Amino acid sequence: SYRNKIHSNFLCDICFSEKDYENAIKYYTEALELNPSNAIYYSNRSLAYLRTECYGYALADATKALEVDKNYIKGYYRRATSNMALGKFKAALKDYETVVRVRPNDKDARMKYQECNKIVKQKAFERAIASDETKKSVVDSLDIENMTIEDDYVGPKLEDSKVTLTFMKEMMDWFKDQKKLHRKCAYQILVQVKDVLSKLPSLVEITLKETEKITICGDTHGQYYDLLNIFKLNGLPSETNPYLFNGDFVDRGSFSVEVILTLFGFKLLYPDNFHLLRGNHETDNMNQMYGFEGEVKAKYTAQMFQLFSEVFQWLPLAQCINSKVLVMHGGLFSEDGVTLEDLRKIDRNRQPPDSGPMCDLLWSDPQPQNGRSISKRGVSCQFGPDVTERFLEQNKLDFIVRSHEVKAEGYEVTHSGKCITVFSAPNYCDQMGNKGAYIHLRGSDLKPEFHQFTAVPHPNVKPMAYANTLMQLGMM
Ligand SMILES: *[C@@H]1O[C@H](CO)[C@@H](O)[C@H](O)[C@H]1NC(C)=O
Ligand SMILES: *[C@@H]1O[C@H](CO)[C@@H](O)[C@H](O)[C@H]1NC(C)=O
Ligand SMILES: [Mn+2]
Repeated sequence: SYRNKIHSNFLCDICFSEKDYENAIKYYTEALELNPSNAIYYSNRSLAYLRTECYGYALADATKALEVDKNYIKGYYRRATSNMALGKFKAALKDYETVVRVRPNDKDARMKYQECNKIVKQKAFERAIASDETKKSVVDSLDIENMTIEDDYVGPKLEDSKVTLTFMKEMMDWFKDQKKLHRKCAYQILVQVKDVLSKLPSLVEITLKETEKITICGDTHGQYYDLLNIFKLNGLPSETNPYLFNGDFVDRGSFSVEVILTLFGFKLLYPDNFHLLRGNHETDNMNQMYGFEGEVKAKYTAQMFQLFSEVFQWLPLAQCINSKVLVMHGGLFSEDGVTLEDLRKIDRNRQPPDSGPMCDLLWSDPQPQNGRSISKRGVSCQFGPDVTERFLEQNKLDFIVRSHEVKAEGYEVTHSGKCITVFSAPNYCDQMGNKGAYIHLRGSDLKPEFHQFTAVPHPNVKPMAYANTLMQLGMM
């Protein structure tokens, strides 16, 4: 029975599908209705929420577990993990301190405490130097022309410092064989793409002619081999085969460097026909926890990560197609009345704030019931069908396309067809068992046409291989 399954291996790392977590949450919710003063139920449901990225709910449950029993040490662990996932390192440190105080001989707890303490100190240091002088760009300290490519490097090189289709094909093959692009070429791409992105508005507006179509993809999350599969199924990007990738290119999957350099390369090759929007994972806090920063440091350097961070800050936040379809990573807003003009005016070259339209675009989720609720993630909000309806009406739009949530079928149509989710990382984190999907939109009718696909094999490097040790799945 399912109960037995929870007892015997809920904490094991072996493949849990999305359904199992959902069932676990349902089971503990029922158990809590019968016995609302059981700290273990709250704590165990908190873990299921952590695994499904509902960090807001996970935090609430861990807090509840401690309200029920303030001596329940696992509750402090869970609350610390939730806060870490939310980037609230100081709050996490306090709970790790408690655990270490109560269990001075617990080596695992000590390690977590030290790791968290390191991050808190590092953040304090970064804040101190940031206020000293206005931050200089990494670009100014690079001497790319002067970087030499060693004779034994036989991989792809830009041609006259330009990305070409030949270069892109060679680079994709090179990456497929798990080889590293020369750092000079990586820097060339980054510096050039920063320049291209910084000239775009925060809200990109495009028009498809009657005969044209665009492909919209959702989260790719470092799943490079699945990205190649999209190109195989749907054709390589080109002037006549435009794409829009809707954020969350990096983190989680351990081939994030390959994904992002491929996407940036195509942006340089087809600046007007290949579109990228920022996701909540194109941010420093997420990259520090979920693998991208670690991966760039492992494959290149900390300095290159700094440059990635600068480039991410210039990614546009939303895209409007034929004045009728609005695409963004997360969703709509914590307050009514936001207009497209407000989006155009967002000063986006920054880490996202904790609230407001920029935060909502990257973080919010739809919900089935009317109105708004507290976010299950602990950031931004959830918005109902009435919110979507009012927003579309005020801005004379037909529907929104967003990503940000794994869906079993790769996509989901909600809010009477006015809010569409698309997610393009099949078998997310090697464990969700979901399909991926992409959408075709044609200029003639703007009717979404869904295409599903399943995961392809990838080399034996697990997701989150470069993530902060505190976030690696086995340790939650
Ligand atoms: C809660 O999870 C723990 C593992 O952390 C497990 O051993 C225990 O059986 C679970 N309790 C319940 C009541 O499901
Ligand atoms: C290349 O680097 C060397 C050593 O740092 C420096 O002396 C030289 O001026 C640089 N050349 C160019 C073209 O910038
Ligand atoms: Mn996301």
